[in-house]
Amino acid sequence: MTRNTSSFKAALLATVVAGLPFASQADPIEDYKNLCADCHGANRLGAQGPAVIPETLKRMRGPKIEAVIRDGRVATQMPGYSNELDDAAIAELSAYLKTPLEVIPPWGEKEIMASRVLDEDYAPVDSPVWASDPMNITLAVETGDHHVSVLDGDTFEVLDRFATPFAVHGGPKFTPDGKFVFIMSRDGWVQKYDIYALKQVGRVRAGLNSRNIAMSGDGKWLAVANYLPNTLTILSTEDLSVAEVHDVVGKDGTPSRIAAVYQAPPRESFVLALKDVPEIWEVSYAKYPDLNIFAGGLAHDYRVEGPVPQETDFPIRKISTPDYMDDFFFDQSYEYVMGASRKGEGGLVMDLVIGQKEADLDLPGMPHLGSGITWEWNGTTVMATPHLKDGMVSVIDMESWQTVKKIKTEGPGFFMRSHKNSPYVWVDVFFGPNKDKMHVIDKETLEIVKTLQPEPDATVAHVEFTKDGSHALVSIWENDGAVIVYDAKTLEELKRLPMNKPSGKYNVWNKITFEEGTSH
Ligand code: DHE
Repeated sequence: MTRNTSSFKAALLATVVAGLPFASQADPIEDYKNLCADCHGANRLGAQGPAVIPETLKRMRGPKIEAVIRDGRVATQMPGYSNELDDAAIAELSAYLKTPLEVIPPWGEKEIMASRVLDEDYAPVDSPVWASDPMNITLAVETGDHHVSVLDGDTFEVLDRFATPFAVHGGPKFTPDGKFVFIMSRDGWVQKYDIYALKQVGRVRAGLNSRNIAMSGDGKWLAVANYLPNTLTILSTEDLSVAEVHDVVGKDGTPSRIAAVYQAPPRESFVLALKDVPEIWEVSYAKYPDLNIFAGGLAHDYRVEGPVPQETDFPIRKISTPDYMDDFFFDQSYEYVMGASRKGEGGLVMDLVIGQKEADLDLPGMPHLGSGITWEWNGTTVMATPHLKDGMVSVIDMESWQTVKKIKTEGPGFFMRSHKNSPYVWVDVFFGPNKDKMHVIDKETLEIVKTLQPEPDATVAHVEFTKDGSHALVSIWENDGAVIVYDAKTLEELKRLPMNKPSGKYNVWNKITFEEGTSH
């Protein structure tokens, strides 16, 4: 039943005055309009509050959506509506928020540019306004209240703590000089922050629901992988303006979401994992793209869209794959891409040069390839990745593509990290009852040498090293959490920096030099 707004408000007032829950027949659309639309947008795509659509809500951890509607969110502007809505109305409103949008509004260059905000009080600086080592700056994303702490990697002093868009996901990306960083939220906002000046430069909404971002090797372009709409947005890192918005449509015309985008610096390209078609895409950002590859003519798999490449064009090569490849791991040459099978049954290696499958991988249990790392072992390079479904870390020889060891852990893990100066690999046990543990694995023996449990019952996850690998920073992933600084050799705890649900940490040097023990 549809309520009209004025009678709804009168009823609301009466029930609030009487101190009773509002128990009329629920009409979630009307309730949304009256109670939610001002902050979350009439189209549910967000305004000053975040978007409330299944793409973001289905993975909401912690309190269920009903609880947030009823009780609100502490330390945010989200109030509770237990006085206005009874349990049935809350359940219906929650179900409504989980239904897909019937119409996805256009979100092309015009709309993206209209969303761009450049901070008027921002002024660039020539040198840092602080005295720390610019290469050892580490960012800690705090997802509890949507902030980032900027840490001096030598003293662990917090140099700044700035607000980010709601629900940051994936690793922030630094410019090659380490001066600027770009941060993306699941609602598609991209934030540019000047680390030298400790100031936000601006923000732009590059998509309506996005996955991650990648920066070109020359630092000029930022690729934004979108779920909604099915597009790839390429921004200029200079001023967050739109360089191109490309519709993502497979060879057979099927539109697709982008599962992830990564940069392949030696190839001067972005590589995309597509969610809905068995293809990977390579998008060139080279000033003079290899016309043999990107302008067609070499092999049947190569195809170009749009005009002959100019300096600002981003020609696309679409490569068919035997299976869907949701997530990737590149070898050091960036010729080979390892992908995991969607069904969690195995994996495969694609050769990007010839656009063909190179090998199958023994990788059951949904490995989290984006979290993989490499190191030298027994005269070869190995890659290790935790599994999202099994308590296991797989170690794979990157020459023979054979699994050399499956290391049993106390549960499925999410993040794995090391540093070339460290003898150890750290892996968390993110899911399940042992989420408060962190394994430390010897890189030579491939055995677990220590299991840390810094805070019983609290989720312990994600490690980042300092520039020289001497310290490891671990998150206590809770609202009253902390980043713990460990001596990476003795594995002793040295310090706790209180933080609000810290997730990823990102060291400038490790990221811009593509350190082998970290994600890129
Ligand atoms: Fe992530 C990185 C995909 C859920 C926190 N996550 C990534 C990347 C991918 C990915 C492809 C690499 C992108 C990059 O850094 O540029 N993540 C996925 C999923 O498919 C999955 C399982 C489901 C989803 O809905 O997206 C998923 N991720 C989560 C979470 O629930 C986490 C734990 C909490 C959150 O913030 O949403 C989470 N993901 C992270 C973090 C990174 C990340 C902190 C960056 C790690 C790094 O060190 O680079």
